[in-house]
Amino acid sequence: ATIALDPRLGKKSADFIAQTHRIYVDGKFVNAASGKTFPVYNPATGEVMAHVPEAESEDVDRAVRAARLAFDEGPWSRMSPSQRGRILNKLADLLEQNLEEFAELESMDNGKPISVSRAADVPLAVDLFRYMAGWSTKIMGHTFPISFPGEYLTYTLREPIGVVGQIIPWNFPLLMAAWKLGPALAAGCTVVLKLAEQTPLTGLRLAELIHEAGFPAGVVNVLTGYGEGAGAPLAAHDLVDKVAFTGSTEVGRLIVHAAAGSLKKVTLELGGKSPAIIFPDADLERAIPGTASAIFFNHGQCCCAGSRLFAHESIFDRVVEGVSDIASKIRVGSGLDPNTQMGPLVSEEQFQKVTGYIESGISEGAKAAAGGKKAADKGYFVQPTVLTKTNPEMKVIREEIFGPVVCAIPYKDADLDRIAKEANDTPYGLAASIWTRDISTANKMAKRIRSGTVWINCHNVFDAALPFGGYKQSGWGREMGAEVLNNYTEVKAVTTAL
Ligand code: TXE
Repeated sequence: ATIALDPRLGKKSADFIAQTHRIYVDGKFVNAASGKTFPVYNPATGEVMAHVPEAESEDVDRAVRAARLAFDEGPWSRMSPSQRGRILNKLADLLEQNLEEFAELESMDNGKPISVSRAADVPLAVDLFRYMAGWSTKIMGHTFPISFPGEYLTYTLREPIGVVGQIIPWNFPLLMAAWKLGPALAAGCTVVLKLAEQTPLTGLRLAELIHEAGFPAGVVNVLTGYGEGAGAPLAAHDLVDKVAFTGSTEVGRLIVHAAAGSLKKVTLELGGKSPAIIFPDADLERAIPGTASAIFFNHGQCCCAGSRLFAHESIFDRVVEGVSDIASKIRVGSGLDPNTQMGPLVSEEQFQKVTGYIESGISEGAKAAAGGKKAADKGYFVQPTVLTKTNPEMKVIREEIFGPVVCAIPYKDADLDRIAKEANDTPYGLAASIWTRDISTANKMAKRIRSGTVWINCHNVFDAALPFGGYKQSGWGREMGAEVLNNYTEVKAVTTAL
């Protein structure tokens, strides 16, 4: 059946969506072994816009075997680091040349505003590949002055960990693929990447560019499929040396269990319930829009979204009024509309989940200072929402909502330890932001917060050079920066008796 596509799409993206989609295994574009496909929905309308292969165990096995062969015998692990870096740079160039097409596909598939995918998702992915291409020639060991001087020469080698299984979510589909592929490939690993079932389009298009960039067959394999059908067998496969996962904390636990069989290495980037803390001396002209953006950017579908907004009681009313005013003026609409500031949530499931949380908060006594309802009759639109009058036991405070919903919480204290205790009162520890003019307060507070990222007078600032990841149940290991390379390398100590 022909599927109606948005008339605002360019020809290249429209043609891509309409083409027959295939998974990428061992350097070839193929159907799933079973021949099965599953539908991909346009979140702005709820209509089906494409069908993609439903990879299952057999496809996972083929992909893993191809990656294993490419690692053990193929040219990749023997290629010079500089050659690997050149191929990664080529991929970055190709992605940049196709920026507009990727921005459109991402907006269509995920629902995010085209202005955002154009300015953030695609350029950040390009930058990540370039940054990691640079690292491919700079992964080094050390020499050591051990005991018995002159009798031994000792050094370490940092070697690629091997075959990596990577499983990614739908909130930044292309960027998450880049965060995962970039460091693994720079380190000399080979990869089987499973895309999120909600948003497979940019990953499938990226597979075409990977092919074009000249990665040898089997080095990168890209699968579309469901979590249980394709993700679980990948996490459990004996020939995989390491699994890297981004997604829910619940599935993170399943990944750890699946990986335990062969004791493969695991890194996890999971959920969050990040605090944004405004002190009474903060510059509210910046803190109000800053904390609004902390939650509403990407419709709150960020693991580091500032979903608990703490404001001192002396400024609380002004903050709630300011953030609510911004929330009520956000232009909600289709991602492809250039005027849209917030698109639909990604899926029916997320729509039900987020509206369910809002209802649960309100039924337990919370008040909606802004929003609180769905924002259209069709598509997965939710109003940007500010909740007040919450208490620490409510689900909206304890659990990750992953939507445009912030809980504003007043505090009385001047005592940093007590503020930190409340901010840290969550099983998560991904990020936090602190808003104050006092550098001493800012840095003392930064020290007290138990999370992998602390932003001072800003939120959601990312760079390929900066490590990102979680304390506590927000994850294991770090992505990006030099840190991530530890996830994809093993260290070998070599000792020679002279
Ligand atoms: O995540 P899942 P979902 C949170 C957020 C959201 C909730 C549910 O709170 O509301 O998770 O989202 C694959 N073995 N985050 O259901 O299921 C799945 O196919 C192996 C936070 O989309 O964790 C997809 O590729 N893989 C988050 C990926 O895991 C499995 C981003 C993520 O899906 C699997 C997304 C299994 N048994 C959601 N089950 C963040 N930290 O950024 C599923 N998958």
